[in-house]
Amino acid sequence: MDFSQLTTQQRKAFDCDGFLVVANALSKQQVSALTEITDNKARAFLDKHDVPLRAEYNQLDLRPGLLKYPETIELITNASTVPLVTQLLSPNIHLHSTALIYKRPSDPNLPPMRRGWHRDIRIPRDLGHKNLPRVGIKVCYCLTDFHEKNSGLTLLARGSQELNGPLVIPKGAIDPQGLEICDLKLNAGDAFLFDNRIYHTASPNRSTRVSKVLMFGYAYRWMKQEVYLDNRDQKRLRSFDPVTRQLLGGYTDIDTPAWALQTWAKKNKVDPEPVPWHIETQE
Ligand SMILES: O=C(O)CCC(=O)C(=O)O
Repeated sequence: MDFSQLTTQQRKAFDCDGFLVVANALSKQQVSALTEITDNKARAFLDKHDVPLRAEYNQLDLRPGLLKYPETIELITNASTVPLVTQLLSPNIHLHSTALIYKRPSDPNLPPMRRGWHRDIRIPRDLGHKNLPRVGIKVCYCLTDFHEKNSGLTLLARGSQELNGPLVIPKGAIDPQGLEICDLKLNAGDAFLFDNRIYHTASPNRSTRVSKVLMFGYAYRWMKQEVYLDNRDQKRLRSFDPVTRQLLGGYTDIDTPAWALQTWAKKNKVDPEPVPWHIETQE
C-alpha cells in the first residue's frame, strides 16, 4: 500500500469534528469502473418502479458480495484514505464492513421525516454512552456528485463523537438540538472518513438523480468482522499482497501480530509508540 502522511491538521480535524474529507480519493477511471460494478449489483433496485412519495422505499443498503471484483479489492488498500485510517487507529486493523448505499430521488416536497440517528457498531448497548473509545472508521467513497443539500449524503452531527449521552431531539423535530448537522458538498471521487462514535443518519435524496456511495469500514482486529466478510479460503487469501491479506482477516487468531501493517508502518515511520505492561520505578 502506497503511503500518505496524516497531517497534524487532519488529525486535529478528525479528533475535533469526528470526520474528515479527502478530496479526489478516487480517480475518474476508478469512479467509472466502480460505478459499473455497483450499478450491476443495484440493478433490481434501480429498475423498481418510482415511489417518490415513500422515501424509505428509495434507499438501498447492500452489504455482502462487494469484494468479488479486482476494483473493489484494490479499494481495500486505497492509498489516499487507508493509510490515514491506519495512522488514526493503528496497524492492528482489518476490514470490518462493506456497504453500497444508493438512494433514488424522492419528492422534494415531502414533509421532513423521522431520521435514524445512531452511532456505529452498537457499542453503547453494552458500554453505555460515557467515554466511548474510537474503535472503527468508515471510509465513504462518493460515486456521484453531492453538490446540493438534501441530495442523499449521510448527515453527520459534527463533534458528537464526544457526547456522553443520547442525542436530544425536541418533540416534533427530526434533528438534535445544539449540534451542527453537516450535509457535506462533495464531488464524485471524494471520500469522507467518520469515527464509529459520531452520530449520523441516512436522509432522503430530494434531488433528481440517484445518489451512490460505497463504504468500507475498518476496525481493530479484536472486533469481529461482519459475517459476510468471513473469508476462510486461505488459498484465495494467499493470492493477495500481505496488507490486503491482513485487511481481509488473513491472520485468524488475535495473538498473531499485525505483521503486514506493522512492517508497513515501520517502513513509513508511523509505527505507534509501544505500550508497556509495566514500567520500572526510579530508585
Ligand atoms: O444511508 C446512509 O446514508 C447512512 C448509512 C449509515 O448510517 C451507516 O453506514 O451506518
